[in-house]
Amino acid sequence: MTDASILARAWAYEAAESLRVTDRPAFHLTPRVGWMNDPNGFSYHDGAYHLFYQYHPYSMKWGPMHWGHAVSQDLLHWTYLPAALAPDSEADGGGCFSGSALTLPDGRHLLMYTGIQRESGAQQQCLAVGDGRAYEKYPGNPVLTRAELPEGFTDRDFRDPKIWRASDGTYRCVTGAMSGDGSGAALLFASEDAFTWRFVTVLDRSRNALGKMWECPDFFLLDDRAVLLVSPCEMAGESLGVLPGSNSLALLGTWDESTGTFHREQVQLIDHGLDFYAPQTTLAPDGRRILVAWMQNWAFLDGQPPQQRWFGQMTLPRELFFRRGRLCQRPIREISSLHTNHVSFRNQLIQAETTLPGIHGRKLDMTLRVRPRAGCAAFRVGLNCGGGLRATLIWRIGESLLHFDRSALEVHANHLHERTCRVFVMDGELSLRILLDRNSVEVFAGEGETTMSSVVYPPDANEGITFQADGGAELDIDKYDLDQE
Ligand code: DQQ
Repeated sequence: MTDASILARAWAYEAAESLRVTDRPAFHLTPRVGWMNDPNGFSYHDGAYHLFYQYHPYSMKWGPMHWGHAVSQDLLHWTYLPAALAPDSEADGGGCFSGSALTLPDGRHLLMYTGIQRESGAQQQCLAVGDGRAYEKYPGNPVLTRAELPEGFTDRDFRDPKIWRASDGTYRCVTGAMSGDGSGAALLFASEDAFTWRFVTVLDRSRNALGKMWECPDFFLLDDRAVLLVSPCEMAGESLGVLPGSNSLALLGTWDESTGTFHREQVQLIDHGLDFYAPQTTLAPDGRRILVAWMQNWAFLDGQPPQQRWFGQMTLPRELFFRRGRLCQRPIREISSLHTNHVSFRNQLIQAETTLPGIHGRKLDMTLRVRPRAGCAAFRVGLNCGGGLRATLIWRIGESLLHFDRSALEVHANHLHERTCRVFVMDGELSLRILLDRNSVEVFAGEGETTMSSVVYPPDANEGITFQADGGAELDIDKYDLDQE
């Protein structure tokens, strides 16, 4: 039994209240109104990309989880649809947590998500079926409960199913889970019809080396390599350049579909910025593997202007590819359809801090190719500059390190505001692609071997961009404004 009034209330609320949201980024998905966290159900269905999200329309804070819903043709222009799921049934009355989607052979859109049982708090996997707009909970929910968990695992931490179709047409899903050693694991389940599920194997586990609970797993093949994405909680920090707390990792290895064996060979931090969590991927009709993540960090939830009526945004969707053994990311190529006002410089000598004509703004796509002169110690880019505030990107040349620092913006003092990562320099030149969209800075360094994604909340008037090279550098720039119309 579902209580239809709960979803109806969300529909009425979001339709009315979203009219009052006026201050969104131009091309990053934000909640229709209220709170957003993880991307869910990212899929291409019936001629459109669907992106659902963890959603609490009624406040700027996490609350009883609904699924918000938006559709797009190009992953840049999003149309909101009514909330897809509300915590309105026995299996999910405590919340509809994260999950995924695919298209069934009969054309229906299937959502697989975690239902929180209200009384017990048990986490169990549930289904809903719909037409891409309205969804009905499957009467057989829950379809995966603790009865299917291997020994030592608990249904207090058993969530975030990512479903896919195996090469023989049957179905698989991977969920996050907590094993007997008190740390995370990714569990593999199988189904003939996507409705009846059985446990297959533990795909991989933390063994207390890669954080505690593993949230929001995803699993796919790219260029014949197996990629398991996980978002571990409570990581210790330090190694791999991870943040103390929540991180997102790519576990790279080999996969034997016949036995369900994943063999991990390599671990890579997916993004080195301050705000990136719970990434989920989908396959585009043209074969691209596209990733989108929640551009926030559970540790830094305050800091936005108090009048803002949305909280949380997605990263720009990114194309994944391998280069020199690393999982790399580039902005989706559709972004070029928004390019206007091209401004370019070639071999521009940069020394003391300077601005350049035509290079400013808060919604732009800018590629810098920096060639430091001998003895140049650091190259700096000031972003969101104005009124004494700025974010700074610094390439420390001798150490091949890239450093992002938003501490000189008007932000909360108790947050971490700096991250550093290694960059790969080719023939003495570093390429930095920087995307700004009002409240975010996304940096793609080199060929996309490292990315840094962070949110920023300076005043809207802060459009200044400055350049400085301690010791001198030649700079090529291609800058485009990003226009939504
Ligand atoms: N957020 C969801 C959970 C998931 C966590 C709840 C990760 O399903 O594990 O909103 O941010």
